[in-house]
Amino acid sequence: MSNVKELLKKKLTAENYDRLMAVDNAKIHEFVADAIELTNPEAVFVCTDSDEDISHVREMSVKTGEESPLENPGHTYHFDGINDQARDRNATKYLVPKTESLSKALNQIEREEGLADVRGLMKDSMKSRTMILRFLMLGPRDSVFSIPCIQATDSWYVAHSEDLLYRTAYEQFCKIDNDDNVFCFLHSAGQVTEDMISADVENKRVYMDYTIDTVYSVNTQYGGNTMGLKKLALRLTIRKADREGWLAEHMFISGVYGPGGRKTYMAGAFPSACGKTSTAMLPGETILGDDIAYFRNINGEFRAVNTEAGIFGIIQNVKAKSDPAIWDMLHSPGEVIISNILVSDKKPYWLGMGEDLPEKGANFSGEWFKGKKDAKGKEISPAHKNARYAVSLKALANCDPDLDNPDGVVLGGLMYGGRDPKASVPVQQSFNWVHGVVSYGASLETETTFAIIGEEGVMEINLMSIQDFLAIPLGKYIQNNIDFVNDIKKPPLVFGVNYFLRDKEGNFVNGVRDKHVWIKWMELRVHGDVDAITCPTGRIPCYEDLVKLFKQVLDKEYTKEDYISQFTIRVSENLAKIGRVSKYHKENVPGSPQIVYDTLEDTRKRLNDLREKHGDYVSPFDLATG
Ligand code: GTP
Ligand code: SPV
Ligand code: MN
Repeated sequence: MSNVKELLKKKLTAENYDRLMAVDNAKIHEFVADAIELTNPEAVFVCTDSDEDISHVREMSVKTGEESPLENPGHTYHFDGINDQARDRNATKYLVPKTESLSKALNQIEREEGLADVRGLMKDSMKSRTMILRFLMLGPRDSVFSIPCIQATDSWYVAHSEDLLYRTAYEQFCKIDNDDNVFCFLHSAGQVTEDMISADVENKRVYMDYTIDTVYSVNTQYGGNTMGLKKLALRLTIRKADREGWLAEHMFISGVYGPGGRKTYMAGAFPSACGKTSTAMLPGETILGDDIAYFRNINGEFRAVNTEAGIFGIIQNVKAKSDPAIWDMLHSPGEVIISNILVSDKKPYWLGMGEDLPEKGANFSGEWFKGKKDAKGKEISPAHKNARYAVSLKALANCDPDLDNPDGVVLGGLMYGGRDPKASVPVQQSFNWVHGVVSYGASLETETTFAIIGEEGVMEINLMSIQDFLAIPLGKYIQNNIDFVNDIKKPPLVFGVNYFLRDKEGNFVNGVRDKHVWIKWMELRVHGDVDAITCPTGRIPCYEDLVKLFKQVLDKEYTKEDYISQFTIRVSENLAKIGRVSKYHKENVPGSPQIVYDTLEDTRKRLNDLREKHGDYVSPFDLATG
């Protein structure tokens, strides 16, 4: 575009133009000019970090009807449309140039064709609306981890949510120069209904142009499809991290207290709706992040930061007893946006809150009453399973003080976990880094959840819980993880967890609070304070240590029967899983490192040896301590 500045001058008021010009970066100017030309907004609002501008975004969210106030001061609610309340794999694609190809497991479209499609849908999409421009930072500001991002959106709700979830950075942008590469996100809700809900969700698109680090999102409002800095940026970041030799992960980070008040940072990768926020919010520990983490080797240390600065968390099943910190936040004054719940008398209601829901109210379908059916005759749920709340971490009493530390924190351990009803024990430690990355990460098999549109409860392989966001060859990603600790003096220990193991009758063998015991056990293992029992798939806790921890952490008696039901090694289920995992790698992960197959093979041998000695189900009491 030749006359970028002229176009901007014509379309922006003098004040907004000056604000944009204070950011001296040609890519940004071109991105904004192109976005304006394409979407044709009535006005453009350049949002700085000032309290006044941020309040304006908040007020407009309510004024336009995208959000409405709840009784609790500062709380608002927002509705997304039917079929637009979770991430949508089918609508989400990489734009791949003709000369390139991505792993076939990744959803993709030829770049030119995809651009024509999505840009066609965005043509004039902001007519009679305002384009809001936000300048934000991924990772702490003024840090080696920082990635500057610009968001253009016509949704005040999206702009407001990003204020709670990300670090504002207009000031940092004013110091930027032409060499800095910025991630650019363009979102339009598209046509909206009277209730300000995206109307054309059938034509929803989330298209990633990784060749210029730009993402388009249209005809959708759900946060996970629209907030550029969330999963849209993660896809670009994984490519950047690959080029630069660091890691971007779908992980929480938490500070876990050990004996004598010491604090050990632990991270964990779980697929969507499988336990990150619930683990990061354990009472008495600190939360540094709940969804996305960046890892770098800094002077031989494994250092981690939270990409984000807030939580976009699942509200379903949040109860006073099992999630006290979230429950308290949802019942105290403060800035919180809650989406896709049921509202009655200005109070929010959600599934699994431990109270009866009212028989009528307002929800994403409009006025709702018990028994209301949709067009297909299916009963409409009072609230969506994937209803979420957005809140800033700083508003929480348990927010870790190192959230904004530009050097991050040193990790003591990390874990991988998914919804595995059959095979994996609730917690185990790997024999070493590679064994953990391969056996718990690259072998992660899990049931699909409500956080993604489609059928729930279908078993699938989800590499390191991040497969939805991988934009590099899957084998390369595994190799990068394996190699990452090569020059790290003390790599974190690697654990595998499974909160969703079931018994023969189909009941979960653990309670939701048991994870607190597992994480305390991991903390002790990081410091070599307790022994463990070696089994074919890893090292499991000794009974006596769990008795002590259950008493200390949950004030519960832990019986031998519990231990046996949870930690019995299910040999044939584990063998079957190894078979599925290696088949998956052979078929879908060309270039999966040989060490993956070798590690799986070693485990298979150990499982077969154990079966010969003790049979198919081996009690942990029958395994030797070592
Ligand atoms: P995303 O935000 O989608 O990335 O998910 P997440 O990994 O942060 O998941 P979250 O911790 O919010 O948990 C998702 C769901 O799992 C919630 O509905 C929880 O109630 C449920 N859940 C969490 N922990 C347990 C557990 O230990 N046992 C069982 N049965 N359910 C659990
Ligand atoms: C997830 O689905 O993993 C989430 C929610 O954390 S979002 O990506 O925002 O949809
Ligand atoms: Mn997530």
